[in-house]
Amino acid sequence: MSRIHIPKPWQLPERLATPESVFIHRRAVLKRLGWAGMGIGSLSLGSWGLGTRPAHAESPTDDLAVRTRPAIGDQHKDKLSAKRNPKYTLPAGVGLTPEAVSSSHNNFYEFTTAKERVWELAKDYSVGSSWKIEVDGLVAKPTTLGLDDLFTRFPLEERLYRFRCVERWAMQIPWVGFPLRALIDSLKPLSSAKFVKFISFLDPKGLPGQRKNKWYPWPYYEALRMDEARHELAFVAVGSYGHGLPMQHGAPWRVVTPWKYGYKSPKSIVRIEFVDQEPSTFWNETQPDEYGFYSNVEPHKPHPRWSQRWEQDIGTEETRETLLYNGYGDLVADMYTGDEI
Ligand SMILES: Nc1nc2c(c(=O)[nH]1)N[C@H]1C(S)=C(S)[C@@H](COP(=O)(O)O)O[C@H]1N2
Ligand SMILES: [Mo]
Repeated sequence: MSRIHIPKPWQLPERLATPESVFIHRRAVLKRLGWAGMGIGSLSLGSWGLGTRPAHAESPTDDLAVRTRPAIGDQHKDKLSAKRNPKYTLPAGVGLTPEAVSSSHNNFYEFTTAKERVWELAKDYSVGSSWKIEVDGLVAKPTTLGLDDLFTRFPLEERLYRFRCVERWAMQIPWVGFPLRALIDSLKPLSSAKFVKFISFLDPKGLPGQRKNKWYPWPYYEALRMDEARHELAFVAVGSYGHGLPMQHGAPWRVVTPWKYGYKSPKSIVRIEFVDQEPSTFWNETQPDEYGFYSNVEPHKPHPRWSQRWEQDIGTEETRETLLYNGYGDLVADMYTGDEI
């Protein structure tokens, strides 16, 4: 029987991504959580996932509670244990990513490019009630929203979504929030608005990544075409795992578009702008030959420096085939013509 060689992500060249492999990351997480040195640190990959640790494993000695603390504190706590919307669940055999893992493996360049360190650098960043969201551009009436608007104007629900980074790691998260469409419609964009831009916070004093990596076009910004932004899957996340977002996931709110690569899901947004032309984006401006506007998950369209055929689940370490539109094709494929991918 011939064996198909499945290259593991860490065997593939990757220059942009932080070079640590998921493997190293898992060891670091286990170590911090106090589960290292229990005989599960054997070097056989894939055999010691968090799900397979011995039943007698002691509870983490590390402060998972600190790591996952909502950046808005106890505000709106009651609303955040929202009811799960049964329409958005995961396929059989694909489970939620343990919070210990997803809260410790993040891309958030405002803090650092080292995924394992984001939570640590972000944990004391304070999101006070003074957080504002400016709304301008092609809109009936430019306005400013406050933090409370995000938690009180729209009913919150929980959705289980797949999430896929272009660097080929994948996870499954229970987001809490509401459809982006509800927010957009409430802002009354003009019919001339064809795209919506989301601009993240700019705070070089408080954000070490903005101080150190000055060559990036800060602030981070992303955009969606209007029909994408109003698609039922496009989601405003204000929480995860039944509580407010910890800073590393993009508190106090972020956009989540699960059929696109993760960089299309901007975090910690302070401005929404409606425009009539396709805007540039942070990654498109930085590396236009590598990051296009649509950036839908497409296994047969390799990234210039690596294949997209495979992905690795950061929770289970399983390597699996990438799905077109990250598995959401039945819902989103209609929006695109052949060259919009
Ligand atoms: N403001 C901002 N948003 C961002 C990023 C970032 O660096 N800054 N990284 C993006 C990338 S590349 C990914 S994969 C996801 C990661 O989200 P997570 O850390 O919550 O898993 O956030 C996206 N949104
Ligand atoms: Mo990413």
